[in-house]
Amino acid sequence: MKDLNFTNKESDLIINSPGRINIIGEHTDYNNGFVLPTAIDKKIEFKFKKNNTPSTCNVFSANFNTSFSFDLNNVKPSKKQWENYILGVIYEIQQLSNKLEGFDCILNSDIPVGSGISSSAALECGLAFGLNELFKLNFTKITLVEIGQRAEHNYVGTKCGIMDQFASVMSKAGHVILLDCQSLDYEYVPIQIKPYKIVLLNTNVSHNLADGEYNKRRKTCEQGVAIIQNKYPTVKSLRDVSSEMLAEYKNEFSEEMFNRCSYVIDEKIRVLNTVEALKNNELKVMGKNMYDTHSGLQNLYEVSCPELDFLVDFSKNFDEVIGARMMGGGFGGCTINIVHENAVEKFTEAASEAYFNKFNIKLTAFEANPSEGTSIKK
Ligand code: GAF
Repeated sequence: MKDLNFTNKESDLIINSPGRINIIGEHTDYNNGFVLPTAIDKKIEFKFKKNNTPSTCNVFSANFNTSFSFDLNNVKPSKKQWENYILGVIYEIQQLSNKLEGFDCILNSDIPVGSGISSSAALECGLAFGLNELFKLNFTKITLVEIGQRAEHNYVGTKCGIMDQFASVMSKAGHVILLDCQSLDYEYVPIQIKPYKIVLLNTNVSHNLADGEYNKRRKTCEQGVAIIQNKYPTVKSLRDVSSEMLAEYKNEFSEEMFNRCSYVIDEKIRVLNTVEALKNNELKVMGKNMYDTHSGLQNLYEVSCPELDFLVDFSKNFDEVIGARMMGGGFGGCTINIVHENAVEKFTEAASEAYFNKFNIKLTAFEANPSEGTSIKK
Protein backbone atom coordinates (compact mmCIF):
# COMPACT_ATOMS: atom_id res chain seq x y z
CA MET A 1 0.00 0.00 0.00
CA LYS A 2 1.09 3.56 -0.64
CA ASP A 3 2.04 5.60 2.40
CA LEU A 4 -0.88 7.55 3.64
CA ASN A 5 -0.51 11.24 3.91
CA PHE A 6 -3.20 13.78 4.57
CA THR A 7 -3.22 16.95 6.60
CA ASN A 8 -5.21 17.73 9.72
CA LYS A 9 -7.48 19.90 7.58
CA GLU A 10 -8.14 17.09 5.12
CA SER A 11 -9.07 14.63 7.85
CA ASP A 12 -12.67 14.04 8.93
CA LEU A 13 -11.77 13.58 12.58
CA ILE A 14 -8.76 13.69 14.91
CA ILE A 15 -8.72 11.72 18.15
CA ASN A 16 -6.22 11.79 20.99
CA SER A 17 -5.98 8.63 23.06
CA PRO A 18 -3.73 8.70 26.14
CA GLY A 19 -1.52 6.24 27.98
CA ARG A 20 -2.10 5.72 31.68
CA ILE A 21 -0.41 5.52 35.03
CA ASN A 22 -1.68 3.62 38.05
CA ILE A 23 -0.98 4.97 41.53
CA ILE A 24 -1.66 1.61 43.16
CA GLY A 25 -3.66 -1.59 42.57
CA GLU A 26 -1.50 -3.75 40.32
CA HIS A 27 -2.72 -7.14 39.06
CA THR A 28 -5.92 -6.60 40.99
CA ASP A 29 -8.21 -5.77 38.06
CA TYR A 30 -8.62 -9.33 36.75
CA ASN A 31 -9.11 -10.46 40.36
CA ASN A 32 -12.18 -8.18 40.62
CA GLY A 33 -10.36 -5.82 42.98
CA PHE A 34 -9.75 -2.05 42.96
CA VAL A 35 -7.34 0.08 40.92
CA LEU A 36 -6.37 3.77 40.99
CA PRO A 37 -5.29 4.79 37.47
CA THR A 38 -5.53 7.89 35.33
CA ALA A 39 -4.67 8.94 31.79
CA ILE A 40 -1.53 11.04 31.31
CA ASP A 41 -0.27 13.66 28.91
CA LYS A 42 1.25 11.14 26.50
CA LYS A 43 -0.99 10.03 23.68
CA ILE A 44 -1.56 8.50 20.28
CA GLU A 45 -3.06 10.88 17.76
CA PHE A 46 -5.39 9.31 15.17
CA LYS A 47 -6.28 11.15 11.97
CA PHE A 48 -9.30 9.55 10.29
CA LYS A 49 -10.76 10.00 6.85
CA LYS A 50 -13.56 8.06 5.13
CA ASN A 51 -12.15 6.83 1.82
CA ASN A 52 -15.48 6.26 0.06
CA THR A 53 -14.91 2.55 -0.50
CA PRO A 54 -17.31 0.00 0.98
CA SER A 55 -14.67 -2.03 2.80
CA THR A 56 -11.02 -1.09 2.15
CA CYS A 57 -9.13 0.19 5.20
CA ASN A 58 -5.60 1.62 5.23
CA VAL A 59 -3.63 2.31 8.41
CA PHE A 60 -0.27 4.07 8.58
CA SER A 61 1.94 4.31 11.66
CA ALA A 62 4.14 7.38 11.39
CA ASN A 63 6.35 6.15 14.26
CA PHE A 64 7.16 2.80 12.67
CA ASN A 65 6.93 4.25 9.13
CA THR A 66 4.86 1.24 8.20
CA SER A 67 1.38 0.68 6.87
CA PHE A 68 -1.08 -2.09 6.17
CA SER A 69 -4.42 -2.55 4.48
CA PHE A 70 -7.29 -4.91 5.11
CA ASP A 71 -10.78 -5.61 3.87
CA LEU A 72 -13.68 -5.35 6.28
CA ASN A 73 -15.12 -8.54 4.76
CA ASN A 74 -12.02 -10.52 5.56
CA VAL A 75 -10.77 -9.59 9.02
CA LYS A 76 -8.51 -12.21 10.58
CA PRO A 77 -5.49 -12.20 12.94
CA SER A 78 -2.15 -11.12 11.51
CA LYS A 79 1.36 -12.41 12.20
CA LYS A 80 2.35 -8.84 13.07
CA GLN A 81 1.31 -8.14 16.63
CA TRP A 82 0.74 -4.39 16.26
CA GLU A 83 -1.74 -5.07 13.44
CA ASN A 84 -3.68 -7.34 15.77
CA TYR A 85 -4.53 -4.44 18.07
CA ILE A 86 -6.23 -2.78 15.10
CA LEU A 87 -7.76 -5.89 13.57
CA GLY A 88 -8.98 -7.06 16.98
CA VAL A 89 -10.89 -3.83 17.50
CA ILE A 90 -12.43 -4.04 14.01
CA TYR A 91 -13.45 -7.65 14.66
CA GLU A 92 -15.08 -6.77 17.98
CA ILE A 93 -16.93 -3.80 16.47
CA GLN A 94 -18.21 -6.07 13.71
CA GLN A 95 -19.68 -8.40 16.34
CA LEU A 96 -21.91 -5.50 17.42
CA SER A 97 -22.49 -3.42 14.28
CA ASN A 98 -22.47 -3.64 10.48
CA LYS A 99 -22.10 0.09 9.94
CA LEU A 100 -18.33 0.24 9.29
CA GLU A 101 -17.13 1.33 5.85
CA GLY A 102 -13.72 1.95 4.28
CA PHE A 103 -11.45 4.44 6.07
CA ASP A 104 -7.88 5.71 6.17
CA CYS A 105 -6.10 6.34 9.44
CA ILE A 106 -2.72 7.86 10.36
CA LEU A 107 -1.25 7.17 13.80
CA ASN A 108 1.29 9.32 15.56
CA SER A 109 2.37 8.48 19.09
CA ASP A 110 4.53 9.91 21.84
CA ILE A 111 3.83 6.98 24.20
CA PRO A 112 6.95 4.83 24.55
CA VAL A 113 6.02 1.25 23.54
CA GLY A 114 6.55 -1.52 26.13
CA SER A 115 6.97 0.98 28.94
CA GLY A 116 4.05 -0.12 31.10
CA ILE A 117 1.96 2.97 30.36
CA SER A 118 -0.30 1.07 28.03
CA SER A 119 0.24 2.23 24.51
CA SER A 120 -1.83 -0.84 23.62
CA ALA A 121 -4.99 0.36 25.36
CA ALA A 122 -4.46 3.80 23.84
CA LEU A 123 -4.33 2.18 20.40
CA GLU A 124 -7.41 0.02 20.93
CA CYS A 125 -9.48 2.72 22.56
CA GLY A 126 -8.51 5.52 20.19
CA LEU A 127 -9.48 3.39 17.22
CA ALA A 128 -12.77 2.26 18.75
CA PHE A 129 -13.60 5.82 19.85
CA GLY A 130 -12.77 7.26 16.43
CA LEU A 131 -14.77 4.71 14.44
CA ASN A 132 -17.68 5.16 16.82
CA GLU A 133 -17.71 8.88 15.93
CA LEU A 134 -16.93 8.51 12.23
CA PHE A 135 -19.63 5.93 11.49
CA LYS A 136 -22.10 6.99 14.19
CA LEU A 137 -22.14 3.57 15.84
CA ASN A 138 -23.75 4.91 19.04
CA PHE A 139 -21.68 2.80 21.43
CA THR A 140 -21.43 3.99 25.02
CA LYS A 141 -18.02 4.72 26.50
CA ILE A 142 -18.17 1.51 28.52
CA THR A 143 -18.81 -0.48 25.35
CA LEU A 144 -15.70 1.11 23.81
CA VAL A 145 -13.71 0.07 26.89
CA GLU A 146 -14.99 -3.50 26.54
CA ILE A 147 -14.27 -3.61 22.81
CA GLY A 148 -10.65 -2.68 23.57
CA GLN A 149 -10.31 -5.32 26.27
CA ARG A 150 -11.88 -8.07 24.13
CA ALA A 151 -9.60 -7.16 21.21
CA GLU A 152 -6.63 -7.73 23.49
CA HIS A 153 -8.01 -11.08 24.71
CA ASN A 154 -9.09 -12.45 21.37
CA TYR A 155 -6.60 -11.06 18.84
CA VAL A 156 -3.51 -10.15 20.86
CA GLY A 157 -3.78 -13.04 23.32
CA THR A 158 -3.23 -11.18 26.59
CA LYS A 159 -6.01 -11.96 29.05
CA CYS A 160 -5.80 -8.48 30.53
CA GLY A 161 -8.12 -6.90 33.08
CA ILE A 162 -10.13 -3.80 32.35
CA MET A 163 -7.98 -1.13 34.01
CA ASP A 164 -5.99 0.15 31.04
CA GLN A 165 -8.87 0.58 28.63
CA PHE A 166 -11.05 2.08 31.35
CA ALA A 167 -8.39 4.63 32.26
CA SER A 168 -7.72 5.47 28.63
CA VAL A 169 -11.38 6.24 27.90
CA MET A 170 -12.85 7.45 31.19
CA SER A 171 -10.16 9.62 32.81
CA LYS A 172 -10.69 13.21 33.89
CA ALA A 173 -7.86 15.77 34.09
CA GLY A 174 -6.47 16.34 37.59
CA HIS A 175 -8.09 13.18 38.98
CA VAL A 176 -7.40 9.50 39.47
CA ILE A 177 -10.18 6.93 39.12
CA LEU A 178 -11.00 4.62 41.98
CA LEU A 179 -12.43 1.77 39.94
CA ASP A 180 -14.15 -1.26 41.39
CA CYS A 181 -13.32 -3.82 38.72
CA GLN A 182 -16.14 -6.10 39.85
CA SER A 183 -19.10 -3.73 39.56
CA LEU A 184 -17.37 -1.13 37.34
CA ASP A 185 -18.55 1.52 39.82
CA TYR A 186 -16.05 4.35 39.88
CA GLU A 187 -15.24 7.59 41.63
CA TYR A 188 -13.04 10.45 40.45
CA VAL A 189 -10.63 11.38 43.23
CA PRO A 190 -8.76 14.70 42.88
CA ILE A 191 -5.03 14.16 42.87
CA GLN A 192 -3.64 17.17 44.68
CA ILE A 193 -0.18 16.20 45.76
CA LYS A 194 1.66 19.51 45.71
CA PRO A 195 4.62 19.96 46.41
CA TYR A 196 5.14 16.48 44.95
CA LYS A 197 5.20 15.42 41.32
CA ILE A 198 4.63 12.11 39.61
CA VAL A 199 7.84 11.12 37.86
CA LEU A 200 8.21 8.06 35.63
CA LEU A 201 11.56 6.39 35.09
CA ASN A 202 11.48 4.21 32.00
CA THR A 203 13.97 1.34 32.31
CA ASN A 204 13.81 0.97 28.52
CA VAL A 205 13.77 -2.77 28.96
CA SER A 206 10.84 -5.00 28.18
CA HIS A 207 11.59 -8.63 28.89
CA ASN A 208 9.82 -10.89 26.45
CA LEU A 209 8.40 -13.08 29.17
CA ALA A 210 5.69 -10.56 29.76
CA ASP A 211 2.62 -11.93 27.93
CA GLY A 212 2.96 -15.60 28.82
CA GLU A 213 3.83 -14.81 32.43
CA TYR A 214 0.89 -12.41 32.68
CA ASN A 215 -1.60 -15.07 31.61
CA LYS A 216 0.08 -17.54 33.97
CA ARG A 217 -0.42 -15.19 36.94
CA ARG A 218 -4.07 -14.85 36.09
CA LYS A 219 -4.48 -18.61 35.83
CA THR A 220 -2.78 -19.25 39.17
CA CYS A 221 -5.15 -16.83 40.89
CA GLU A 222 -8.15 -18.51 39.25
CA GLN A 223 -6.91 -21.95 40.27
CA GLY A 224 -6.52 -20.73 43.84
CA VAL A 225 -10.11 -19.46 43.79
CA ALA A 226 -11.36 -22.80 42.43
CA ILE A 227 -9.81 -24.63 45.42
CA ILE A 228 -11.21 -22.13 47.93
CA GLN A 229 -14.67 -22.51 46.36
CA ASN A 230 -14.84 -26.15 47.50
CA LYS A 231 -15.23 -24.93 51.06
CA TYR A 232 -16.60 -21.43 50.36
CA PRO A 233 -18.97 -21.75 47.38
CA THR A 234 -19.94 -18.06 47.43
CA VAL A 235 -16.39 -16.97 46.66
CA LYS A 236 -16.25 -15.79 43.03
CA SER A 237 -12.75 -14.27 42.91
CA LEU A 238 -9.88 -13.23 45.19
CA ARG A 239 -11.95 -10.12 45.86
CA ASP A 240 -14.09 -12.27 48.16
CA VAL A 241 -11.19 -13.87 50.03
CA SER A 242 -9.77 -12.45 53.28
CA SER A 243 -6.25 -13.10 54.53
CA GLU A 244 -7.74 -15.18 57.37
CA MET A 245 -9.49 -17.42 54.84
CA LEU A 246 -6.35 -17.69 52.76
CA ALA A 247 -4.32 -18.69 55.86
CA GLU A 248 -6.37 -21.92 55.98
CA TYR A 249 -4.72 -22.93 52.71
CA LYS A 250 -1.12 -22.42 53.78
CA ASN A 251 -0.43 -26.17 53.55
CA GLU A 252 -2.81 -27.05 50.75
CA PHE A 253 -1.57 -24.47 48.22
CA SER A 254 1.87 -24.61 46.64
CA GLU A 255 4.12 -21.89 48.04
CA GLU A 256 3.88 -20.10 44.70
CA MET A 257 0.08 -20.11 44.61
CA PHE A 258 -0.11 -19.00 48.23
CA ASN A 259 2.26 -16.10 47.59
CA ARG A 260 0.42 -14.96 44.47
CA CYS A 261 -2.94 -14.98 46.23
CA SER A 262 -1.67 -13.26 49.36
CA TYR A 263 -0.15 -10.45 47.29
CA VAL A 264 -3.52 -9.80 45.60
CA ILE A 265 -5.42 -9.83 48.90
CA ASP A 266 -2.95 -7.39 50.51
CA GLU A 267 -3.00 -5.14 47.47
CA LYS A 268 -6.80 -4.93 47.49
CA ILE A 269 -6.61 -3.45 51.00
CA ARG A 270 -3.69 -1.15 50.13
CA VAL A 271 -5.69 0.52 47.33
CA LEU A 272 -8.54 1.50 49.64
CA ASN A 273 -6.11 2.63 52.32
CA THR A 274 -4.26 4.75 49.75
CA VAL A 275 -7.45 6.45 48.57
CA GLU A 276 -8.21 7.46 52.15
CA ALA A 277 -4.65 8.74 52.53
CA LEU A 278 -4.94 10.73 49.32
CA LYS A 279 -8.23 12.27 50.42
CA ASN A 280 -6.69 13.22 53.79
CA ASN A 281 -3.50 14.53 52.20
CA GLU A 282 -1.43 11.89 54.00
CA LEU A 283 0.98 11.58 51.13
CA LYS A 284 3.64 9.71 53.06
CA VAL A 285 1.13 6.95 53.80
CA MET A 286 0.39 6.75 50.08
CA GLY A 287 4.12 6.58 49.36
CA LYS A 288 4.76 3.84 51.90
CA ASN A 289 1.93 1.79 50.41
CA MET A 290 3.57 2.14 46.99
CA TYR A 291 6.84 0.76 48.36
CA ASP A 292 4.92 -2.12 49.95
CA THR A 293 3.25 -2.84 46.63
CA HIS A 294 6.62 -3.02 44.94
CA SER A 295 7.89 -5.43 47.53
CA GLY A 296 4.84 -7.67 46.97
CA LEU A 297 5.23 -7.55 43.19
CA GLN A 298 8.92 -8.35 43.51
CA ASN A 299 8.83 -11.11 46.11
CA LEU A 300 5.35 -12.64 46.08
CA TYR A 301 3.87 -11.99 42.64
CA GLU A 302 7.31 -12.12 40.98
CA VAL A 303 6.62 -9.82 38.04
CA SER A 304 9.47 -7.36 38.62
CA CYS A 305 12.98 -7.50 37.15
CA PRO A 306 16.47 -6.38 38.28
CA GLU A 307 16.23 -3.04 36.45
CA LEU A 308 12.96 -2.08 38.16
CA ASP A 309 14.16 -3.29 41.56
CA PHE A 310 17.34 -1.27 41.21
CA LEU A 311 15.46 1.96 40.51
CA VAL A 312 13.00 1.47 43.36
CA ASP A 313 15.85 0.72 45.79
CA PHE A 314 17.81 3.68 44.49
CA SER A 315 14.89 6.03 45.16
CA LYS A 316 15.17 5.18 48.85
CA ASN A 317 18.40 7.22 49.01
CA PHE A 318 16.34 10.39 48.63
CA ASP A 319 14.22 11.85 51.44
CA GLU A 320 12.45 13.84 48.72
CA VAL A 321 11.08 10.65 47.15
CA ILE A 322 8.22 9.45 49.31
CA GLY A 323 7.07 6.47 47.24
CA ALA A 324 8.12 4.38 44.25
CA ARG A 325 7.22 1.09 42.62
CA MET A 326 7.12 -0.73 39.34
CA MET A 327 3.99 -0.03 37.33
CA GLY A 328 1.82 -2.09 34.97
CA GLY A 329 2.14 -5.74 34.01
CA GLY A 330 5.84 -5.91 34.91
CA PHE A 331 9.10 -7.44 33.57
CA GLY A 332 10.23 -3.98 32.45
CA GLY A 333 8.72 -0.61 31.65
CA CYS A 334 8.52 2.25 34.13
CA THR A 335 8.74 2.90 37.82
CA ILE A 336 6.34 5.50 39.19
CA ASN A 337 7.89 7.85 41.77
CA ILE A 338 6.41 10.54 44.00
CA VAL A 339 9.11 13.20 44.11
CA HIS A 340 9.32 16.63 45.78
CA GLU A 341 9.15 19.30 43.07
CA ASN A 342 12.50 20.80 44.15
CA ALA A 343 14.30 17.49 43.77
CA VAL A 344 13.00 16.19 40.42
CA GLU A 345 16.11 17.14 38.50
CA LYS A 346 18.54 16.01 41.19
CA PHE A 347 16.77 12.66 41.50
CA THR A 348 16.35 11.91 37.81
CA GLU A 349 19.95 12.84 37.00
CA ALA A 350 21.36 10.71 39.80
CA ALA A 351 19.08 7.79 38.89
CA SER A 352 20.09 8.02 35.21
CA GLU A 353 23.77 7.97 36.07
CA ALA A 354 23.52 5.11 38.55
CA TYR A 355 21.30 3.09 36.18
CA PHE A 356 23.66 3.57 33.28
CA ASN A 357 26.63 2.57 35.41
CA LYS A 358 24.87 -0.58 36.52
CA PHE A 359 23.15 -1.78 33.32
CA ASN A 360 24.77 0.22 30.54
CA ILE A 361 21.29 1.31 29.47
CA LYS A 362 19.97 4.86 29.26
CA LEU A 363 16.79 5.47 31.16
CA THR A 364 14.18 8.03 30.19
CA ALA A 365 12.63 10.22 32.86
CA PHE A 366 9.49 12.30 32.52
CA GLU A 367 6.77 13.88 34.61
CA ALA A 368 3.27 12.47 34.20
CA ASN A 369 0.27 14.76 34.56
CA PRO A 370 -3.21 13.30 35.15
CA SER A 371 -5.14 14.14 31.99
CA GLU A 372 -8.41 13.72 30.13
CA GLY A 373 -9.26 10.35 28.56
CA THR A 374 -9.71 9.59 24.86
CA SER A 375 -11.35 12.53 23.13
CA ILE A 376 -11.84 14.46 19.92
CA LYS A 377 -9.03 16.91 19.32
CA LYS A 378 -10.37 20.44 19.48
C1 GAF B 1 -1.52 -4.77 32.31
C2 GAF B 1 -2.96 -5.19 32.05
F1 GAF B 1 -3.35 -4.82 30.79
C3 GAF B 1 -3.92 -4.59 33.07
O1 GAF B 1 -5.21 -5.11 32.88
C4 GAF B 1 -3.44 -4.86 34.50
O2 GAF B 1 -3.71 -6.18 34.89
C5 GAF B 1 -1.95 -4.52 34.65
O3 GAF B 1 -1.16 -5.12 33.64
C6 GAF B 1 -1.42 -4.95 35.99
O4 GAF B 1 -2.06 -4.26 37.01
O5 GAF B 1 -1.33 -3.40 32.11
